Amino acid sequence: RSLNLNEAIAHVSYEKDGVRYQREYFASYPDNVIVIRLSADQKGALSFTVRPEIPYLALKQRKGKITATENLLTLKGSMPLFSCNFEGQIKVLNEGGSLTTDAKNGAIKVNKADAVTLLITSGTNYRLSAKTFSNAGAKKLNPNEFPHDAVSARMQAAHDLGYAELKKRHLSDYQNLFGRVSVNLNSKPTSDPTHILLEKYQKGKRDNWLEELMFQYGRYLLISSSRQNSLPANLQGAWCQDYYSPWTGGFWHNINVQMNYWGSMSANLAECFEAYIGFFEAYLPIAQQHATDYVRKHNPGQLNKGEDNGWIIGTGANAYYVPSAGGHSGPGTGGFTAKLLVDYYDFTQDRAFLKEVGYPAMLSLSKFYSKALKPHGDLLLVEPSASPEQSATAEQIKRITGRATSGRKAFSAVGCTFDQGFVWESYADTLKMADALDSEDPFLDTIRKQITKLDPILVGASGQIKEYREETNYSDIGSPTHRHISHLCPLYPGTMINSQKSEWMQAASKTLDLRGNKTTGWALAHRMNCRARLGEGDQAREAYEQFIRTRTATNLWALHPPFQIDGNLGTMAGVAEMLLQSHEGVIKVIPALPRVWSTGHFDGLVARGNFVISAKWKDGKATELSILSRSGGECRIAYPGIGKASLTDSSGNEIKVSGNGKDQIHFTPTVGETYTVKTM
Ligand code: FUC
Repeated sequence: RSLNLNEAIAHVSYEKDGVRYQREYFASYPDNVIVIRLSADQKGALSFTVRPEIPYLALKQRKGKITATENLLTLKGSMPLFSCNFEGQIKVLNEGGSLTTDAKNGAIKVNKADAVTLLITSGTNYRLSAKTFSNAGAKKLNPNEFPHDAVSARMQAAHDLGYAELKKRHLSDYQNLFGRVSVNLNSKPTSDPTHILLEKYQKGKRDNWLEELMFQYGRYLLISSSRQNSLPANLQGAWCQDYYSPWTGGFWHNINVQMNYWGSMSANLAECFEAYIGFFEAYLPIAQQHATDYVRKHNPGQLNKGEDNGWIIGTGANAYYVPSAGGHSGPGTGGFTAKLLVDYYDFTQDRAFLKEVGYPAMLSLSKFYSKALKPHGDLLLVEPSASPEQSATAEQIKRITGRATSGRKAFSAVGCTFDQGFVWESYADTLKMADALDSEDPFLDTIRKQITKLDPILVGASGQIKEYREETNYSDIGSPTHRHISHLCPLYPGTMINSQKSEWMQAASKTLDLRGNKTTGWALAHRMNCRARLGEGDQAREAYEQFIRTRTATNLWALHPPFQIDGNLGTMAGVAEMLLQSHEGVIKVIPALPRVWSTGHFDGLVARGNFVISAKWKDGKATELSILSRSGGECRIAYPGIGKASLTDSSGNEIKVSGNGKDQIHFTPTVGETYTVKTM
C-alpha cells in the first residue's frame, strides 16, 4: 500500500496466482468524485463483487436502502437527528468481461474484466448556511430536499469525462497547490515504509527525511481536507469511520481548529483557508446573537438597544451548532479565531476580502470586546475570564480566593492573559486594517482609548509569563505541565510578545522550559511554533522530535490520542515558522534554524505582503534568497549582513535598495518579477 504525496493518489498492488493486481485511488476536488481503478497484468483476471453497506443502520434509527440497477449502485437514506438526507452512488465501469446486477442484495458482480473503474460520489441536504446554525432540531435542514439530482448530475459528468480525464483534472488541481512548496533539509530519502521509518526514529535514529516528509504530509492533509465551498477540516480532517466521531467531529475553537489553519498561508495554501471563511460567514448571525446574550448576562449595563454587540464564538462548534464563549475557555476564543482572518488578509493582500469580510469582522469583534471589559482601577479587564481548560485544585482556589471548593475546577479569573491578549491583538489588528482602508469609523476612537488599558502581559516571580493576574509564582494556579499554553498566544499566533520586548521573550522561553514537552500532539505543535517565534531553533525541533516520537501513528497521523489532525497541521506550520517569519513587519529567513538542519533550501513559502520566498543555506548561513511579489508593495527583508549583498532582477540587473546598510534591505518589487539576493 502506498500514498504518493506528489499526486495524492493511493495505490495497492499485490500478486496472486501469478497475476499482478493494481488498485489506484484518488478523490478529485474539481469533479467531487472518488475514483478507484482496478487492473491486472493479465486479461480477464478481475472477478469480484461490489456490495456496499450503509454503516450503523442496525445501531440507531438511521434509515437507508441500497438499490442496484445495471452498473449503478445507489445508497439512499436519512439520518434522524437533523433530518439529514443522504445519497451515494457507485458506478461500476468494466473494460472486458461482464457485469451481473444482483438487485436483491444491492450488489454488482464483475466477471472476468480486464480493468474496472469505480466512480463514487455522494451528497446530502446539508447546507452551510445561517439557517443551519440558527434553527433548532429537525428544522435545521429541509427534510423535503434530497440530493438525488445533484448526485446524479455529478455522476453523469464524471462518467462523461472518464477515468483518464478525471485523473488529469485531479492532478492538475492538486499539483497546482501541492507543487508550490518544496523543503529540503539535506536529507537522505529512503524507501522504508512509514512504520519502519517511524520505528527507527523512535529508537533514536532521528533523521531529517522524516522531519521533512511530515511537513509535506501536513500540506497534503490540509489540501485533502479543506477546500472552498465545503466544511473546514475538523479534528479528523475529513476522515471518520465511527458512528460517534471523536470530539463530535467538531470544530474546537480554543486552539484546535485555528491550529488546523496556522500553516495554510505560510505554506502557500491560502485557498484551503477559504473553507473556514465560508464557515465563518454562515455562523456569523448566530455568533452575533451569542454576543448580545453574553453582554446581557455578564455586563448588562453595556447593553444599549439597537447597538451592534459584535460576535463571539466559544469552543465546541460543529457543523450544526456554534457555542457562545464561557466556561473553561474565556472569550479570547473569538480573537484566536479572528487572527486567522487577519493573517489571511496580511498574507494574500486580498482587498475585497479586507473590505467585505476581514475589517467588518474585526471591527465587530472589537465592539463585542469593548462590552466584555470591566473597569478595574485604571485597567479594563475581561470578566469572567478563563484560561482554556486549565483547572485549579481546591487548595489553590482557597489560597488565591479564600473560597472553599472541592475537586479540580476551571479557574474563574479576571483578565487572564489569554483573554486580555486576544482583546489586545484584535484591537491592534482592527486599527491596522482601518489604516489600510483609510476607515474613519467612529468606534476606532474607543479602541484607541481602550487598547492602552489592557495590560495583558505580566512577568511573575519565577520569571514566567503569568497565565493569571492572580498568580505570583509559576503554577500558583493550575497544572504546571498543562497541555494548553494559552498565555503564550500573544507570542504565537499573536504578536504582542516580539523581539522588541526582550524581557517578555525571555519570560516566554522560561515559561516553555517550566511547562515542558511531556504533552499531547497539538500541544507540542504550539510549543514548536512558540519556540520558532523565540528564535530557538533547536528547542523548536526538539518539540517536533518529541511529537514525531511520541504522538505519531504508523500512517503518520497525529495522535492526541485519538487521531487529531491539528498536530499534523500545527507542526507543518511550525516547520514553516522555523524557516520563514514575517509577523514583525520584516521578512526573516531561517530565523529559527536548528543545528541539525544546518544545510538545505526551501522554495515557495509565503511571507506577509504576499511575497513568495525561496532560500538556500549552508552551515547555518543563508547563501541565496529569491523573492517574488504577488501583490506589489514594499518588501523588507532582515538578515545579518544582507545590507552588503547585491539584489538583482531576473535579467541580472542590479536593483537599488534602501534599508539600514547592515541587516535590512527595503525595495519595491514589480509584481510577477523574481529577484535574487546572493553572496550573503
Ligand atoms: C481541547 C483540548 C483537548 C482536545 C479537544 C479537542 O478542548 O483541550 O485536549 O484537543 O480540544
